[in-house]
Amino acid sequence: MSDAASILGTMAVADYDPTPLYLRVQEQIKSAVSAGNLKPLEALPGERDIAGAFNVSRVTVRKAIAGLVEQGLLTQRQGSGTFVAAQPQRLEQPLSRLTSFTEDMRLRGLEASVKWLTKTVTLASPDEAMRLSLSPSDKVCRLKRLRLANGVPMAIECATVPVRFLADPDLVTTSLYTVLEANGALPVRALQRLRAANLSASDAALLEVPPGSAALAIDRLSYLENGTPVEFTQSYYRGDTYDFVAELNLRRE
Ligand code: 16G
Repeated sequence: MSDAASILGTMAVADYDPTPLYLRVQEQIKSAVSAGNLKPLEALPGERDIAGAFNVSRVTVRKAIAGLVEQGLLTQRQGSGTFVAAQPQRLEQPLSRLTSFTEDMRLRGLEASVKWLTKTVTLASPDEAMRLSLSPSDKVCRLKRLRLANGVPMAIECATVPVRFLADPDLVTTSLYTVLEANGALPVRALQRLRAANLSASDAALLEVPPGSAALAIDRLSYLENGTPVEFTQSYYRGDTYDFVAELNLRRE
C-alpha cells in the first residue's frame, strides 16, 4: 500500500454514487484528520500519491485540496506543500471576570503573544471622546494587535487608551494591562457588548480562517475604581475558538 493510501485509506467508488469525486476525496482527507491519522501541522502526502491511492486525476485532487484550504482545514505554503492547519483549542471565557488576554491564556497554560498591526498617538475621534469622557483636543494611544495563543491567531483587538494613562504605545510589549497596572490605572470594572459578525477578507486572513467566517465582535469599555473610563477596545474573536459563558443567578427579593 502506498504511503498516501495508508494515511488516507482507500476510497470505495460505487458506480451509482453521484457524489463528485473531488468531494469524496475531501471526505477521505477530513476523516483522516478527525481520526488522527493526519495531525495538525503535518504535511499531506503529495498530489501524485493521493491521485494514485484514490485512482483519480491530479486535477481532482487539486480541486479537493483547494476546497479544504478555503474551509480552513488545510494550509498551503509556497514551495513547501500542503499541511493540516493548526487546530486551536476551544476556550471558555467567563463573562463575569475582568481579565486580560495575557492572563486568560496563562490560566490555561497557553502562551500569549502579539503581532502588532498599528500603534499611534492621535487625537481622540468624536466617538472615542464620547466613550472615554475626553474633550476632542485630548490625545489617545491606539493599539491594534493580533492576539495569539501558542502561536495560533485568536483575536484582533483595537484598544484606545487616553495618553494620561498610557503615554506611549511602545511601552506595551505583550500586555496592555500590565503597563496600566504599573501606571496605577488597572481597570476594575468593564461593560462589554457582544454581537455576531462575519469577518471581512482582510480580518479573516489575519485570523487564518476563510473569508466571511463567523466571529464575535466585542466592545469593552473599562473603568477605574472612581468611574473614570480607561480603555475602549473593539475586538473580533474567532467564532470557532471562543465560548463566552455567563453564570446566571435567580434573584429572590
Ligand atoms: C482582553 C480585553 C481587552 C483588553 C485586553 C488586555 C476582551 C473582550 N477584551 O482581551 O479589552 O485590552 O484583554 O490584554 O476581553 P493584555 O493585557 O494581554 O494586553
